[in-house]
Amino acid sequence: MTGKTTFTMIKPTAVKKGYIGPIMAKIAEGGFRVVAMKMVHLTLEQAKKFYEIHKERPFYGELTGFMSSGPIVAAILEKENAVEAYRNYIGATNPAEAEAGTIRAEYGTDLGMNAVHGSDSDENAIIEGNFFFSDLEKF
Ligand code: 3AN
Repeated sequence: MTGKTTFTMIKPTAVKKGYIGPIMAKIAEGGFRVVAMKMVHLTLEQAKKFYEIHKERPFYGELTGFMSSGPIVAAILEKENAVEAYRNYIGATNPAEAEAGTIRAEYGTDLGMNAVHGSDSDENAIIEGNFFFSDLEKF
């Protein structure tokens, strides 16, 4: 069975460029309902904990340094088959390869600064959402 929720973050560069509004509008246009949302500046330690699953990958240091370089917007989104639907909607990891009209194609600049994060499984969507939000903050 596929889940109804996914987790996203608007990454530091996209926040700095003033893309919170346009990206949230695009998320709404795609039929995703916002269940929870907040703006947070992660410490390096928190970013390392969040991305622990990638700790063996060569870009772990770069990724966690970048994700703690400025505020991000974290959100839980709801839609039928949310994880897959949102990954299709944001486009490929590398914005240069992302289909025209997707969030990463429109607002991303490169592989690291690809505008948004999207969970890759139902299980990770729950872990990631719970990293940022308590039950009292989910609506
Ligand atoms: P996705 O976010 O599409 O699931 P992954 O799992 O390959 O992509 O990568 C996890 C995160 O690490 C991505 N959000 C991406 O921005 C970042 N990343 C992936 N490859 C690189 C790289 N070569 N250099 C820097 N950051 C990277």
